[in-house]
Amino acid sequence: MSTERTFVMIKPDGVRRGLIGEIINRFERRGLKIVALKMVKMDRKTAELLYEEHKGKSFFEDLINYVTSGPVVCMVIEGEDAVQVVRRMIGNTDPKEAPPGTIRGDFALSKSENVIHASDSLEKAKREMSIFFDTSNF
Ligand code: FUP
Repeated sequence: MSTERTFVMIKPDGVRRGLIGEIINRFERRGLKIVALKMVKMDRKTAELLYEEHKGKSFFEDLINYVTSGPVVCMVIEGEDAVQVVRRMIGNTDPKEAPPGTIRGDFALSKSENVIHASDSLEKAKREMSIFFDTSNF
């Protein structure tokens, strides 16, 4: 076990549907700590950088249009094994496969509009949080 920091982003559908408080509440109740938080409207360049690994895939254009369609809430979350714990709390990419009790399992049905993003490794967490936050302040 080790204390980790991970990157989480509430996507535009989550913000539009008024789920910011509910989602942050779940992380805090679990015992995780919000160590950085901000709302931003991503430009295309930032969105393409965040989702670089999916460039060329069939859903890439739709994904970029969706994540730039409105403000998102970005945060850095700290806690024991935070990367894996948060991934488990958000549930499978396809919400139909996400168990009830997970964020996607409770609030989403669509694989392309699935409310929330969280880093899937420590390396990705570092990369993704540095896109949105000045990590030299951490
Ligand atoms: P996740 O890490 O769970 O967010 O999932 P991925 O990195 O595999 O995918 C990132 C985003 O691309 C998803 F949140 C939604 C979108 N996506 C699709 O629209 N269709 C797919 O088949 C896979 C991903």
